[in-house]
Amino acid sequence: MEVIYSPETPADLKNTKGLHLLTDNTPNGKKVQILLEELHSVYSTVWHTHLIDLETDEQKKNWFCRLNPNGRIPVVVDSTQHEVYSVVESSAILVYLQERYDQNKVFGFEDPFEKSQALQWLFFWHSAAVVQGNARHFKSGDVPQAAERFQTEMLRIYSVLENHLGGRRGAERDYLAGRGRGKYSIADMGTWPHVSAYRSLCVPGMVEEQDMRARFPCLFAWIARVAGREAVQRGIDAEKYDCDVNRGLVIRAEV
Ligand SMILES: N[C@@H](CCC(=O)N[C@@H](CS)C(=O)NCC(=O)O)C(=O)O
Repeated sequence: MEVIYSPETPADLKNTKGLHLLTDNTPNGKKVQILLEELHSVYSTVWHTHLIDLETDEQKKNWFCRLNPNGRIPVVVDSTQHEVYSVVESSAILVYLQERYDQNKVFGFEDPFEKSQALQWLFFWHSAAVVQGNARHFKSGDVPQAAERFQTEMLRIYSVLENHLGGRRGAERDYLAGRGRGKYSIADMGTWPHVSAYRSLCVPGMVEEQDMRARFPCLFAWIARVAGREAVQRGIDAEKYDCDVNRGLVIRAEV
């Protein structure tokens, strides 16, 4: 989307050419933080991180909604070229950054079938993320029918990933997309921050962590495999990306 800044757009963003990430350390923010950290490891890619304090609804202000009409993080603003361009929706951001900044396709694919497979898993999780949000929201059980519906659907979605990784419908694999055992790609980055937060779904006496581990062994092995990457650990680091911890990077409207 072409961007028109407003008088209240923060100066750090408006006056500095480059690649900008507007984020907070939530699952949707983390997936983009992880890709940027991965790109940095391979290509020394540089960008400016700006933290958005979601508690103060900065993301609903006019200057922010000019970047993302949906009023949510993450947003990437690319002013490396003459035109200032904003990218929204976390999965679309992953595709944009991978296509534009990963020249050697280290985190994507050349082969059209493998590329399509990565997009399929990225889309699969993009819709599943909303279900996980609802499962977490309703887990208190105040609305039992909603709690039951979203928990059941979420566990079904985890089973789809478990069966895919565990080879129930083909061969066993290490990563979501790619031939053979698969290759670590944006499909994994788009999924991992949500699935690794599985504890938020646990309900004592109903969905216990040990039951999930027993039911989804291949998914838990994948969670650990991805977590073992240095760039992933940097990409979720609260010291760097949590707006409550790193107040120095928080931006807000110019007054
Ligand atoms: N579909 C969007 C969802 C983005 C989203 O839900 N962001 C949350 C944080 S994870 C947010 O900004 N919440 C604050 C709000 O809704 O005002 C994406 O994938 O980027």
